[in-house]
Formats: sequence, C-alpha cells, structure tokens
Amino acid sequence: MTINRRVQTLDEFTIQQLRNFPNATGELSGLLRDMGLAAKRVNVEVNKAGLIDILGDAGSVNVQGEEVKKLDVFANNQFVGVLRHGISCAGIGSEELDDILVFDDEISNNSKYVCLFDPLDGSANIDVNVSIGTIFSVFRRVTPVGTPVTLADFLQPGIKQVAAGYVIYGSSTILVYATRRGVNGFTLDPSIGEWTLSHPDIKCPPAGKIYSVNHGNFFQYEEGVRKYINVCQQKEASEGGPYTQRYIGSMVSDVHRNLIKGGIFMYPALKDKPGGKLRLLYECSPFAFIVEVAGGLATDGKQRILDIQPTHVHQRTPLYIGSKLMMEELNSYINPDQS
Ligand code: P6P
Repeated sequence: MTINRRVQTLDEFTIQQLRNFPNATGELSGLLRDMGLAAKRVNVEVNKAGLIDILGDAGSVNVQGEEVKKLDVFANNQFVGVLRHGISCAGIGSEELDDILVFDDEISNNSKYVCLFDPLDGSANIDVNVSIGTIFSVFRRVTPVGTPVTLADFLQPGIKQVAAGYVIYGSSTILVYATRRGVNGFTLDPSIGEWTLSHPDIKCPPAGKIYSVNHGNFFQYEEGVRKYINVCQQKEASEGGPYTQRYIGSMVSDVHRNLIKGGIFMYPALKDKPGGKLRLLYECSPFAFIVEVAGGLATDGKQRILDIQPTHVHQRTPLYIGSKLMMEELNSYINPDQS
C-alpha cells in the first residue's frame, strides 16, 4: 500500500524539520504552530467581516451584545493570546501596541524567542474585499533566559531573525514562512482546518516583468526612482519586457505575487514621509528575510534592510524588494556611483 505523503500539514512539516536539528527544543516549531492557530481564527472573522458589524469602531456593541472590536484589534488579540499562552514566546511587539508587551511570567520568561507582527496589514482594504494579511518576525532573545525580556530583545537587525512569515487572507488563505533553510507556503484547507504544504521551497525568480509602485506619488520620488520607473515603462521584448505595473495597495499581496512570479515592489521615501511609510521591524524586515532566503534582494535604497540597526519599534523605512536582477538594475539608477 503506498502512503500518500503529498499532503503534508504545517505540524508534520515543522516536526520533520526538527529532525534536521537533533538538539532543537521544538520551541520554534511551537511558535509557528501558535501563529498558524491564531491566523485560522483571524481568517474566520475576515471571511465574514462583510456580514457582521466587525468593521465598526472599537467599543460599539454587535447583535450578540458583544463589544465589537475593530478587525485589526481582534486580530491583534488573537496573536497576543496564543503567544502569551504558548510556551515559546517571552514577549511581543505589535503594530497595534505603542510599546512592547513583556509576558513576564515564569514560563514565558524561560522562552527564548520574541515575536513582532503587524496583525492585519492593509485592513483599510477589507471593506472593498481586497486581500489583507498578517506579517511576523521571530528573534532569539539577547537577554538571559529566565528574566523578563527588554526592548533590546526586539531592536535587533533583521539579519538576526530566526524565522519570518506572513498570512494572506484572500481568495484562499496562505501562510508562508522562512527559516534559513528555506521558504515554504501552506494553504488552509477549510474542510479539515489544516495548513497544508502547497508551495514547497519557494524561490524568487531572478527576473520578472512586474513592477509594483504607487504611481500617484510619482513626482515625490527621488530622480533615480523616477528614471527606473520610466525604464520599466519602455522595456522591449529584447530587454525582458514588456513590463506590467501591478499595485494592489496591500503589501502582503504585492510582495507575495512578486515572490512567486518575479517582480519588484517599491515604497520609496516621499516628501511628506522622508523615512518612508512602511514599518521596519514588522513589515520590511520580515519580508526582506523571506525574499533574501528565496534568492531576492531588499534595500532601503542605500543598504540592505537586514543590516539596519533599529532604534525604535515603530520606525519606518523606504523599501525596495524583489527579483535580484531587477533590484540590481534599480540600484544602477538610484546609486549610479556604485555601479
Ligand atoms: P499607499 C497598507 O495600508 C500598507 O501599509 C501596505 O500594505 C501597502 O503596501 C501600503 O500601505 C500602501 O500604501 O500609500 O500606496 O496607499
């Protein structure tokens, strides 16, 4: 009898990965399973958001008499809840919380990881049925195990991440995560409520035909970026073109599409946002880790995203991320002296 091992769940996959590390404690696998559990709960609410008053402002009461929480507040509570009650995370940073949240109980203080996340990025899109997502980043703590974590455990350069991932609540719901060993995607099978391996060993194509940028800000971009965009618009077949412009306005969707098909995503600095719009620790750094493990590149226009030493949890950065050859061509326009 042949055993059908094609369908592998997230749990089976993380346990199998453990076999490659005989000394591993399984804490990271547990943390990833916790993230998968919270994402399943968020997925249920996102899928029915159009039907109930969950888009209301925090504090209103729904038909069941429950306090309605905004969807991103609801999502944040799910991720905080599973990580606080798990045994793999000592504290979190979240887009929804002004400061880090130190779990500071005996079990959590003995955990060796911290997690940062944007629980529901792009939530402004949900009332028009555009895909939204969760983005997360995992670091090994730098303070002694057994003590409460501090800000130093979170303000680490992205190169120190042990794992990073995202969830897209879209036409189907997919969870993608990376460790140094590779990038793998799991699609939620709602019939069994399991994350099932659907995109094994994702590699970012070195070249692509998609450039992703908000053209509405074109005249705010620095000259080199505007030059590169003009080049993208004039690519001939002999140069790998013609290119197409795709911009969903939901980072998880734009970057995921480019990761799979090849392409470049740009959110440059703007005149009214000189530091860019996107957040370093829980948006750009996790995606930079994922895309680099998959063979792509990610910079702030001057340096690798993963080399940036954070100074505060919610700091922003310009972001250029995607296929290696496209990123190198962009760099020849924004840093002509480096080429
Ligand atoms: P803009 C969503 O609000 C978000 O944070 C990202 O998901 C998305 O890529 C970006 O902002 C879109 O920003 O200014 O182009 O609407």
